[in-house]
Amino acid sequence: MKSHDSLGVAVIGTGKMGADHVRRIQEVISGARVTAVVDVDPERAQSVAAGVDGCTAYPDAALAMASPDVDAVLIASPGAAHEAALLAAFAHDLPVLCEKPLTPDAASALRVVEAERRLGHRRVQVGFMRRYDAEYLKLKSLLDTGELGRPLMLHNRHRNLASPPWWTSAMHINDSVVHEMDVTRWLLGQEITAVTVLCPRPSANAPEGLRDPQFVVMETDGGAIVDVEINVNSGFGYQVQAEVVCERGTARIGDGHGMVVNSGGRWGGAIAQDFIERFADAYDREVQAWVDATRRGEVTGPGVWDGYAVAAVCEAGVRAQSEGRRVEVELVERPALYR
Ligand code: NAD
Ligand code: ISE
Repeated sequence: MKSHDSLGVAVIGTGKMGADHVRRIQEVISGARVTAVVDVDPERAQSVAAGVDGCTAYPDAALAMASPDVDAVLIASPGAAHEAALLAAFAHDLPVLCEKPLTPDAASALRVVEAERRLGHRRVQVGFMRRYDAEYLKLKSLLDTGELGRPLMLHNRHRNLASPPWWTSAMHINDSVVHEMDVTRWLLGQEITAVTVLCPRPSANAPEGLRDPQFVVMETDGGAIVDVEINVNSGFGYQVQAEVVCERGTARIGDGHGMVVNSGGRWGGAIAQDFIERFADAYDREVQAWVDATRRGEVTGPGVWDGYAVAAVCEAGVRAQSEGRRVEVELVERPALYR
């Protein structure tokens, strides 16, 4: 580390996720502090920097990375800006936590894989935070014991309260189902080989012209079938649920039975309203794991190969959606650095 004992982090993008990560690093995480924030909206960056001692606001990521106070970079700008920020971080050989998606398409994700390969060592953890969620971790441990036998099917439900005005039908795949694609590869330890997208009639909750909900079916090289209901205008809250069906049993997470209240002749509980609430612990664990690994000089968790593999599945998914047919996933050979 260039400066103090704790890791000096530059947070790139200070919108919903970036501002939450700044708060997290300052208030929850040990071993790190925010020394720089970057946003193309200078007022936003300055207002976030104003709340953090010793933090400077920059209009440009490369400028922040050149600062002696910056030891590591957390990228939370929109996906289209990730490639430039990642390449700038490689130029300074800085460790990175990059929010999902790695980049918006497979070709740009592959350029990042190639750039990291040229650097000669892994530098990036990708923000697939479900791998750090307590329930997903339990499910993964159970599957890894082999107690339930081989996984045959994985059913997923992914529901958002309401889509923002700029949301498109392709974003169901690229922005939301991207998480189930990563979860599938990680939980099952298998690659996704083909994607089909079915659309029922649109919900009356969805804006005119949006194909919502959608039903995504994925096939894996281990012979499993994975389905995802993605519904971004549920109208009632944010829910992420998964059930694995194995040869000798099933296991389900995400029912959200934190507390059940009996009152007035009814029973029930609360439903989270967004991902910040539902995955708060997972984001905390993800960022702490990144800080700890970085301070040890290591890179752990999902990396750029995972980001690329998922981008390739997304690309097949968007084609499957627009062409109304099953589309096979095309992956290049995995470089030795990622085996
Ligand atoms: P947002 O629109 O709220 O914030 C993005 C911020 O980045 C804005 O302040 C914008 O001005 C800034 N920005 C745009 N281009 C920039 C650039 N070139 N350099 C620096 N700043 C730039 O978006 P968000 O919801 O915070 O999403 C940010 C990232 O986090 C995206 O990659 C998104 O997919 C990801 N995300 C992840 C999760 C998750 O659950 N892991 C949830 C939501 C969003
Ligand atoms: C958002 O960008 C996320 O990454 C959330 O985890 C996901 O649930 C949501 O659908 C996306 O829009």
